[in-house]
This record gives sequence, structure tokens and C-alpha cells, in this order.
Amino acid sequence: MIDKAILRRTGDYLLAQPRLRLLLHKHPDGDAIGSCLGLARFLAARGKDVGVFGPFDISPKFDFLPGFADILDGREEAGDPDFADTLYAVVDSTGVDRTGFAAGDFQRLLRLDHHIDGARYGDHDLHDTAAAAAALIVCDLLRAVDEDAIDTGVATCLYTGLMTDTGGFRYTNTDAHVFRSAGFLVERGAEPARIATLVHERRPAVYLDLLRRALDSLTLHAGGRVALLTLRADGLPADALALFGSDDFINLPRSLEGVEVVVQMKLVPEGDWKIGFRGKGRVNVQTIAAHFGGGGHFSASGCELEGDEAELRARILDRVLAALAEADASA
Ligand SMILES: [Mn+2]
Repeated sequence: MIDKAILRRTGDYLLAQPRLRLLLHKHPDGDAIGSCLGLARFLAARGKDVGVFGPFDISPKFDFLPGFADILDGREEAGDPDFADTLYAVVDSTGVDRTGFAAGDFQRLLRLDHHIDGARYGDHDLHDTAAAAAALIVCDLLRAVDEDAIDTGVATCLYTGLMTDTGGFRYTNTDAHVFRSAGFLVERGAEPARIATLVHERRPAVYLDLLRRALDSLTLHAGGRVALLTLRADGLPADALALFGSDDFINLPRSLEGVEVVVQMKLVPEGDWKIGFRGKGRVNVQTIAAHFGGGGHFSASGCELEGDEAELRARILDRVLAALAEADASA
């Protein structure tokens, strides 16, 4: 956990700003959205002019979070040079590029992140790779400022980030601080069963079509230690894939006994492949993603690639098998 004095100092700095804009990353997940909306709600209650800038592909999956409907499209403002009074906070992103903006678009930036890789932006940098979620850093930050001001809405946002980034409190990043913080957020009004149902049990029927395709594409390698699947939405409604988070399909092969690494290749409408990697505690999938220019965490990472599906499958599989061999050698 980040030192309390640093958290308080950053809190004072945020509260001294007249105007703040929080930036979501591309394909925002529950942690990015929950962290931004929770922080925005807390600051708005303190009279701050605060907004959340969405990217352009935001899924309705988290539409139950307070403030979701007010997420702004920041493209116009990014091109406006008159932003000296505004502090931009990049939340849950390894770099400004992950937000869809360029680093030069904003003069004053604050980073709030928990990914292993990524660059420091400025004097007020909240980076904790030990934190299971960006929402956990936000939770620590707000508790250092004034934990009584965390209302049900803020707690719901932060709990959602914590729940999704820990895979429902099951991934290797789930530690005592996660549970203590989740307990605190429940005390502040977050409802675990309701949030889990809203996040995981509102799938549209097109899920079954995608699941069938994903299962048809699923291959096992290295004696069942590696699983690889492809998600393609060709012929389905244009927004079919956008309705789902990165964990909606990847967790099925992840649940197989003996599987140590899962690779999910998703063909996004722009024609690129969004690759997700999941480990189960033995293989560091962050290094696999980093090899392909991506990043993430020890047990969850991703990257984006262009190319032919079969060629990419072979290239990725080569790298995963090498990482598996490295893990075996160091075991
Ligand atoms: Mn995160």
C-alpha cells in the first residue's frame, strides 16, 4: 500500500484543483470505470468540476454505476489548447496512449495505476504494482482524505473495480488488503450480490453464439497446459463483442485442470487482434504480453497485434511455450 503521507498529499493536491478530468483507457474494464467514477463522485461532492473522459468503445456492462451516463467524449477537449487550469488523471493505464490520446494533448497529468510496466508522468504519481486494482489505490486515497465521505455510490464503484480485477476475489492478486478493503466498502453500502449479478448475469443471448465459436476455436497445447481460443463476431451484430468483458470467455478454459496459461485472441471491429493472457500463478504472463509490446500483471495481461489469425496463433503459441519452459526451468 502507498504510504499514507503520500496519499494525503495527493488528496490535498486533487482537492486544490479547480477542474479535473479523469481518463479511462481503451476497452475500459470494471476497474478503470469503477475507479474513475468512484473518484469523480467523491471529488464532485467536494464541489470540484470533475468529469470522466470515456474512450469511444465503452461497453454498457457497467451502466449501473452512478455517473456512467455522464461519461464524456473527450476528443474535442483534447484538441483545445486552453486547459492550463485542468488536471488530467490517467487511471488504470500503463501509458497515456492507452487512453486514445497522445501524451502531448495534456500538460498536467497525474498517474494512478497498478500495472507492472508504464512510465511515470509527474510529481504526483500514485503507482502501486502491489495493489490488486486501481480501485484499491483510489480506496486507500479516499480513506486517507476522509473515509466518512465515501458514500454508497463511491463504494459501489470501487467495489466493482476490486471485484472485477481480482476475478471475483480469486486471482493471485487477492490478498488480505483486498478483503479488508472490500469489507470496508460493503460497510459503506456496496452490495456484493447485487453487483456480481449486474456484472456477470446480464448477458444477451448473442453470448451463446460467441461461446459456441470460442469453443470451436479452442485448442490445447503442451499436454493441456496451454489453451488458445479465438473470438470472432463476423456475421453477428456489430456490437456483439463490445457487450462482453475480457473475462467472459477466457475463464472457461482457465477453469480446466492442468491449464496454466490461456490465450484469447479477439478480432476487434477495426480489424486488429486484441490478445488477452491469463496465468494461474506459475507463469508470468506479463512478460509474454511485454514481448509483443503490451503489458499488465503477473497473471493477467494483454497486447494488440495485427496480422493473419493462423500466423498469429503460431507466433503467440511459440512465445507462450517458451515462457512455460522458462517457468519449468526456474521451478
Ligand atoms: Mn486494473
